[in-house]
Amino acid sequence: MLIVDDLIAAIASPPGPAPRGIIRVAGALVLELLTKLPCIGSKPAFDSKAARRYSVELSLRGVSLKVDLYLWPTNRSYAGQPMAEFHLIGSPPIIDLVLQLLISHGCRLARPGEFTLRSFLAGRIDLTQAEAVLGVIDAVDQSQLDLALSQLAGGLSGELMQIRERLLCDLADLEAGLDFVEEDIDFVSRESLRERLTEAEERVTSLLGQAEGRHRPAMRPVVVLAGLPNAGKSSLFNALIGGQAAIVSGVAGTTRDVVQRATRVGDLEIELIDTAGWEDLVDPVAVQAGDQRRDRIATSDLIVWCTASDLSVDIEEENRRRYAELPRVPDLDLMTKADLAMGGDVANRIRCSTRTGAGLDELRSVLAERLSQRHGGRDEILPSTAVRCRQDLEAARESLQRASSALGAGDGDEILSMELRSALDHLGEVTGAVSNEDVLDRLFSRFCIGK
Ligand SMILES: Nc1nc2c(ncn2[C@@H]2O[C@H](COP(=O)(O)OP(=O)(O)OP(=O)(O)O)[C@@H](O)[C@H]2O)c(=O)[nH]1
Ligand SMILES: [Mg+2]
Repeated sequence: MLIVDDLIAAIASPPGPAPRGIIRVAGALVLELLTKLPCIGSKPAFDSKAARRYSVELSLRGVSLKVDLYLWPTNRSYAGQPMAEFHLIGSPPIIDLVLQLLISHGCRLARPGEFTLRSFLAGRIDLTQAEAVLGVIDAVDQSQLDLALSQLAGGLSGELMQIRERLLCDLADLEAGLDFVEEDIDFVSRESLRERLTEAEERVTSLLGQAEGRHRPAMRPVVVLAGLPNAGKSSLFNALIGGQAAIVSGVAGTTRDVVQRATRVGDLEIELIDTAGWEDLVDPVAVQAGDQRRDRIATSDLIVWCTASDLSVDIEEENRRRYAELPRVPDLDLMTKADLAMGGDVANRIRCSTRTGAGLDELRSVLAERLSQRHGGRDEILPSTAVRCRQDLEAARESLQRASSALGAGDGDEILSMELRSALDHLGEVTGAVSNEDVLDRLFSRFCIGK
């Protein structure tokens, strides 16, 4: 059983000496705690209604310590219950002394993530937002921070809430109908139910698509350059990253290992991958390179198949055959070495030359456009949330699909409402509206103490 309003305290500033240290306290009795703390001089009269800052002189073993005290006396705080923060000089031994003082006055040490857990339990944030708090703490670059902040602001929760609310209305209508089954009253027409189920399924599928694209730690879409040996892949790779990371030579089979670099196309940060030319694998090293290449191509977001514009007629067939051997159909057919263009069948193909620079800007914008379409323009789900909720989203989609089939087959409202309930439960698991303690334990144990 979770106790959610006893007094907890923790150091909320990073470990080690710093100009400022912060100790955070939460619990129903924060105000009483503050009035009991030993102070030098008169204690301020704490406002029990509005959040305020106070200057307090704590008495620490008879020595005076000036602290700034921020008090949120009501439930309108981060944790959804009375909270206070002591801002003081960031000396670790002094911070420890203040923490001990608080513990001797009835606080216990907070567990990892307990302030955020309380916020979740108080209904101030949902699970996806709790994960976003972690995402903000762990963000290593601006794009990860932007994503975490957007999820924290409720981007994902809002979408899930809308889908759930509509399904709840449908469920209520269906169940109302069940009570009047004798009278043959329909509270919701089958046609409008069908439309709403399709819409819900589409929205869940779109979330699932975002969640499935979010399993890589880098979170950048991966673009792979593939093609026959000597097609000009490494030259193009270097041109797109603006460097010389890949070796270029006129000898076919120059690239063996997969070479990968982050770069930018349009507004998007991508991971660009150069691969070994597609050919028959004879020696063991080539076989290994081929396996690596196959893996990277299969898990990429976008495959660019490079065909040299001066491709001789005798290897055109080879080009077609290798193209067909790819783990999936390439997303973009590109004619490289456009400066050597021989004409031929290049309709609808993008052409570029690393020698003259022609077509490279067009290629960048086409890549950015295709990736944006695929990713809905921007990331909306943190990888940690995606990993946790993918199964639930899939299960919700399956329930919605079964509900649609049941509707099409003219099955009774009981079956429909059972499937709707199941979809709602699975969506509820994502936000934490339906939650179990295991999930909470796992999630909040990943936090640091004090958050
Ligand atoms: N004329 C011309 N030559 C190019 C162009 N791009 C590459 N080349 C030449 O084509 C040859 C092969 O280029 P690479 O970039 O090494 O080709 P690759 O596809 O990486 O080859 P592998 O690594 O062997 O698969 C080199 O001699 C390049 O200088 C181009 O746009 N125009
Ligand atoms: Mg190469």
